[in-house]
This record gives sequence, structure tokens and C-alpha cells, in this order.
Amino acid sequence: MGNAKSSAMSKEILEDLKLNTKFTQTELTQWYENFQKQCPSGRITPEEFESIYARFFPDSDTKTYAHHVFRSFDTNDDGTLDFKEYIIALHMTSSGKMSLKLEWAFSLFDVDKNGYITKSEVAEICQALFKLIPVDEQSRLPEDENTPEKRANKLWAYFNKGDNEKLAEGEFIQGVLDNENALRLIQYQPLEK
Ligand SMILES: [Ca+2]
Ligand SMILES: [Ca+2]
Repeated sequence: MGNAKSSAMSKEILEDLKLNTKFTQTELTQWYENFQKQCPSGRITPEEFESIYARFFPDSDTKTYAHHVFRSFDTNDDGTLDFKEYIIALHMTSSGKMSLKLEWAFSLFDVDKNGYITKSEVAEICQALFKLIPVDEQSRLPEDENTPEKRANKLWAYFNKGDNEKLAEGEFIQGVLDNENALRLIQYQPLEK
């Protein structure tokens, strides 16, 4: 009936998030209140998520990338992000810890969620990443990464795998840690304006 009780965070979720993220109880409670305000249904839809991304990258085509990011955060595959998935997402992407960020990057690239990354999955994410790059910036990219295909080939080559081989999570993380170009190519950082 929309009373105050229905909007309280369950103790179970609170304990789970305290255990599995860097956030304190006070922070989590604050996040929860904000989340309820922004999102009274308690669920973020793919469309809402896409519109958030579009605001961050106003000069880019963010739809495809946002779709992949959403998929990587929707760990129970129900097509929405609940509060817990939202906080885990914040935890993984806002943490200064490289290992957490790379764990998340792995899940972003593992499009079919089977625990391995294939070259075609790398190509698919590179397509999405490329669309994030504003057109005028695309024209200034190095020759060997100025199309999504070239970017994917260059990135895949850093992992020393054949075209039909696959990458496990540890191999992906190590490969990126070993090479700062790989780290650069798995993401898009907007230029400072
Ligand atoms: Ca979900
Ligand atoms: Ca996969």
C-alpha cells in the first residue's frame, strides 16, 4: 500500500552488501533512499539505464554499449536491475581496485555468460565501444585501431590466442594487467574537455 514499511531495505540484503562491498551501513542506507526516490518501482529497466548513459556521453551512440553494461550487471538475468545489482555495479566500477574493475570487464566481454571470452565476443564489445567514440575523435585514432575490427584484432593479439581459442577470466585479467595498451583498448575514456 505504499507505506513506509514496504520501502525499507531487507536486513538480508543489507548484510549481504555490507559483506560484499566496501560500503558502510550508513552509505548503503543513503544509497537505498536515493534509489527508491529515483526509482520507485525498485527496478531499473534497460531503457532507464540507456538514458542514464546517453546523458554521460551526449556526443556518442551509447545504446549498444549501455545494453552490454546492463547485461553484465543483471546477474540474475531477469531483465531489470534491482538495488542489490545496482550497488554491486557501483562497487565494481567505482572501486579503485584494478582487480575488481577487470572482473567486471570480463563479465562485460563474456557476452553469453559462459565463463569464457571468444574473439567474436571481443569483436562485439569493440563494436559497442567504438560507437562511444565521438565521430570527430574516431578520425584521429591510430591507423591500426581506427575501425572496430582493427581494434578487436589488436586487442585479441595481446592475449596470444588463436582465432578459435577462448580466454578464461584469469587469462583475460592477466593479459590486461600485463599490457597497458590492452587496458586502454578494453574501455573508452572520453577526452578531457
Ligand atoms: Ca536483475
Ligand atoms: Ca562467452
